[in-house]
Amino acid sequence: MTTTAVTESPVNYLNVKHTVASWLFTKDHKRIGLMYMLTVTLAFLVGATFAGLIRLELATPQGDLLSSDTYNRVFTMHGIAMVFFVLIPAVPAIIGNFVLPLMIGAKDVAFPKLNLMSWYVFVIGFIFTVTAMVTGGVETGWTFYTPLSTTYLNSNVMLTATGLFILGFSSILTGLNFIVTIHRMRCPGMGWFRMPLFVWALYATSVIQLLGTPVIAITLALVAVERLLGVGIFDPRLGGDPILYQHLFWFYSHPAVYIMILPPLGVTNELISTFSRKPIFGYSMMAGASLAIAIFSFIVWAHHMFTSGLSPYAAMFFSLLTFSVAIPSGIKVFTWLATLFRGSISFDSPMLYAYGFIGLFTIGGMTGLFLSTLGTDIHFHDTYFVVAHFHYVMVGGAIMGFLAGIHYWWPKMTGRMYSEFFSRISAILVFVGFNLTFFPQFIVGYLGMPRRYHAYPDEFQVLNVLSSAGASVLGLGYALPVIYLIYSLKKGPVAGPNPWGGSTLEWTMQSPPLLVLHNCQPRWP
Ligand code: CU1
Repeated sequence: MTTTAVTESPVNYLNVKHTVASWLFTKDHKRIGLMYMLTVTLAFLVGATFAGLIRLELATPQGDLLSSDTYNRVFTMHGIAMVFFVLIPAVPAIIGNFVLPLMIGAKDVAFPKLNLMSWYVFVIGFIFTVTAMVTGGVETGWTFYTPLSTTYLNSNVMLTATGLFILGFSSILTGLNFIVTIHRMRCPGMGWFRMPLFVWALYATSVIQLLGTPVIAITLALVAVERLLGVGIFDPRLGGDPILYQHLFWFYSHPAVYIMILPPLGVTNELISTFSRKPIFGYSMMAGASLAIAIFSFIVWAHHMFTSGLSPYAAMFFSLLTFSVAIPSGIKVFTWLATLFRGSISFDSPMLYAYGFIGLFTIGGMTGLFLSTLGTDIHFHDTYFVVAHFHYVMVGGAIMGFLAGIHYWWPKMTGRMYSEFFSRISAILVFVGFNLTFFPQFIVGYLGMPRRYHAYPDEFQVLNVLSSAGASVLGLGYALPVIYLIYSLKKGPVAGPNPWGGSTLEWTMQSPPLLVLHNCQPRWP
C-alpha cells in the first residue's frame, strides 16, 4: 500500500521548514516541546548511566567497583540529573507544551518567546550542571544537606548550585506561561469546568512551580553565600542552624514531587477516559483533587525530618497533614476504577503504560503511609525502604505516566504510528523490570540496609542482585521505545487525525498539526 504519500498532510509544523535555525529560533510550542524531548532524553541518559553504575556496584557486597567517595558522587549525580532535569520537566515541558494550547484551542502559549527562552535557560542550566559533573562532581546527595554542602571544600557544590539556580527559572517561566495561557486563551465556550483534566493537572502543577521553585533557588543561593562569604546561615559555628536548611529545602522539594506526579495523573485521566470509552467519573472531584494535592503539598514538608529532632507536637501535626494527602490521591485512584468499571476497555499500548502507572503509583502512595507514621518512620528512615518508596512514586509514577502520554500523543506529534507489538513488549518489560528492581529494596530496607552505602553485609546480596538484574530488564524496556519511536518517524503507518477515538480538541486537528492553528479565536484582548 502506498497510502503514506497520499494522505500525509501537505504542510504542518514539522515540514514547513527544515533548517536548524528554524528550530533554534522557533516560537512554536509544538517544536519547543520536541526540543525539550531531545534535551530531557539526553539528561535521562546521563542519569541512567549513573544508575547503572550504582546497580553494578551493589551487585556485590564488598564495594569493590567504586571507592566510597566516587560512589557518593555517583548517587548524587544520578539524583540531580533525574530529579531536576528529567522528572520535573518531562510531562509539563514536553507533553504539556505540545498539547496544552491544542487542548484549549489556543494558537500557542501566552508568551511564545518566553517559552523559547525557558528552553534555552534549561539548556544553560544543564551545561553548568554537566560541567560540574565531569570536573569532579558533587557528593552531598541531591539534597545538598548542610553542613556537608557548606563546609566540604573538595566538591563542585557552587557550580552545580549555579546550574540548578539557572534551571529553576525555566521551571518558573513555564509555569507562569501555562497559568496565563489557561486563564486567558481558552476557546470561547470552554469554561473552567469544560477543560480537559490534563489541563487542570497542568494548572495545579504550574501553581507549584511558580510558588515553590523560588524557595529552592533562594536556598541554594544562601548555601553559596555561606560557602563564599562565611556568613553564618546554616553553620552552627557561625551562629547558623543546619536544620533550617532542611526546612527550606523540603519546602520546595516536597511540592516538587507533585510537579513530577500531578501531570502524569492528568495524562492518566485522559487515557482512561479515551480507552474505556467513557467520560471520567466525577470530573469536578478529579479537578478539585488536583488542586487539593497542590495546596496540601506545601504544608507537609517536615515529614522528611521526623528523626531530625523536631518537637513531637510538630511531628504529629505534619504526620496528620501528610496522611490527609492520601484523601485526594485516593479519590483519583477510585475515580479511575469507577471510570473503568463497565467501560469498553481496550489494551492498546498507551493504556498498558497507564495500567502500570495506576498499580505502581498506588504502591508508591501506600508505602508513603508507612513513612508518614511517626513510629515506623524511625525504623525506615534513611533505609532502602525510602529509596524504594520514592522510586515507585517518581519512576513507577512519573516516568510510567510520561511513557503513557508519549505513546498516546505520538501519532498527534508525528503523524505516524509506532509498532504496537514492540510497544506492548516494552510496556511489559518496564513493568516487570521496574518491580524486580525496586520491590526487593522494600524488603532489604525493612531488614535494615541503609541507603547511600557502597558496601553492605553479605546477607543482603541476594536481594541486591535481584535489584541489579531488574535494572537491566528495565534498561531494555526504556531503550526499546527510543528505537521503535524513531523508526516510526520514517516507516510508521500514517496515523490520521484521531487514531484512538479521543474526544478532546487536539484530536479534531490534522496530524501533525499545522504550524499555527486558527481553528478558534483566542480571548486574548
Ligand atoms: Cu515529602
